[in-house]
Amino acid sequence: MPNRNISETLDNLAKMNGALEEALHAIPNEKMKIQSSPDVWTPHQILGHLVDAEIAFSFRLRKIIAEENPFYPSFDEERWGETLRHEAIPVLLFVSVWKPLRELNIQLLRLMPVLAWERQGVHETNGSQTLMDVVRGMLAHDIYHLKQLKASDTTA
Ligand code: NI
Repeated sequence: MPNRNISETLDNLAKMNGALEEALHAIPNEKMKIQSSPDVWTPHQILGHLVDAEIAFSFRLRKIIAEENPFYPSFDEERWGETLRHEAIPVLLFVSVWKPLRELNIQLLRLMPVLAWERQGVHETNGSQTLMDVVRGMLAHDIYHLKQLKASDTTA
């Protein structure tokens, strides 16, 4: 894995902090608890889910970096979304947790030597993945939900 790919991936991951904030600012308050379509969570719920996901990613990164071929569980995002009362927790609190946690993860990843990116773990449902796979997965996950947030902005 060339160095350039690593720093590029980390730069893209870091940009999500601003991109997410921008997307959120574009959503009027009254749309925060409205679904843009029946199969998409409300922006408020998406924020809660992003924090849930960052917690899971944070755990997986650390397992892979610190342990030999660790196993880690998946989580049922639908059930988490239904039972963790996201709608009762202020959006600003979610953002204030997500941002520094993401920053901490990026800082940690930047400190890793190139070889660490080949380290592997075993995801309960997805199977073997390298550290790079997990980080790319974080980025893809950000982009996916960012699109949903942007759609909320324009939905009448
Ligand atoms: Ni998701």
